[in-house]
Amino acid sequence: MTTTFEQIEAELTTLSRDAQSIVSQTKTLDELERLRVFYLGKKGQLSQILRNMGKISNEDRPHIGQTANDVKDTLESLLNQRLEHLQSQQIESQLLAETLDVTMPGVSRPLGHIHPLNQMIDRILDIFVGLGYSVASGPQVETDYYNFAALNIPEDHPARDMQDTFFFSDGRLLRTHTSPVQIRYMEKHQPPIRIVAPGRVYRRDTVDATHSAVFHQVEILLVDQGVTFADLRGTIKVFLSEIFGSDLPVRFRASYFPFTEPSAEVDIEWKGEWLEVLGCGMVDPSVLEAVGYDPEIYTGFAAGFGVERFAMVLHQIDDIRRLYNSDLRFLRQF
Ligand code: 2NM
Repeated sequence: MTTTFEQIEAELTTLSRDAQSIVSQTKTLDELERLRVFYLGKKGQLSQILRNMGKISNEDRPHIGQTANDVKDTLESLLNQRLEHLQSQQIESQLLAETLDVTMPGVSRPLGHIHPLNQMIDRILDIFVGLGYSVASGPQVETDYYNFAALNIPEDHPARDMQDTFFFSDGRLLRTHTSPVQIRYMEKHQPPIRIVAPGRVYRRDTVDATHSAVFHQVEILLVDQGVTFADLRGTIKVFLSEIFGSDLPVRFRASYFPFTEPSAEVDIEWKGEWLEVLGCGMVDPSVLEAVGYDPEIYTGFAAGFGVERFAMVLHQIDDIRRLYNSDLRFLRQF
């Protein structure tokens, strides 16, 4: 069978017409790409038809060529138009799917915060740092010397009893106060010194609403020439006013500690009653001597208090154990 000029022309026209409707019905970009290959690819429909060009007479060939080019242009613009259409349709539906509903309730991300005990410690440290004190720390496992002997605590003092202190089998112990931090600091520094020592301390107490075997203390120590009890009194009054409120009634009662002379316990007037909040005193000369300070030249004052006690008074916490139970319903209040 011979191929004629009319046959090729007809095939090209049919191809062009069929393509119009088929391309316009494509739904996806993949489908469209397959059609592009089907019509215009190397082995596509157009190439197939033009394979028979060789059988066409020389005089008809330019005409067929012209028609073929027209059909090719038509197909290309058809495919490109559809391509643009499908692409914008895809963007449209993507935008629709990604629409944010700003009226939806938010997803809350729980944020941690500082434990009330540490908030209390931070407040206390801020006050003393503001008064020119440096923050000092030291080991929680201590020797008899730093926890007792250097602090003028005698061999037969009840604090040294197995009943009151946690001892290790090698004679070391868990510090019962942060005073050993002050001894260590004095050994390494010459007066004038001003330090505040916060930290964890341990006592063999029976645990109840007001006692814990592990609790936190802050102690302050100031040593210089000419330091008097009046300096101690003024410092304590400023500190307690900062914590509990200005013009707070404060009372100093004579007391006894092995490491201070004279010693006092301090009460504040709180909800109509006197409430004991700290112990303090002038550092005993024997303590200054133990660290190599000359008590004829230097005097100093010290004070110590429990952080849990402060937090419980300020926040009206009825049971010390609430501060250690990690119950978020409790902790979230602070
Ligand atoms: C208190 C009461 C009174 C105190 C003494 C010292 C040191 F190391 F300087 F001797 N540090 N802390 C002291 C004095 C602690 O707590 C109720």
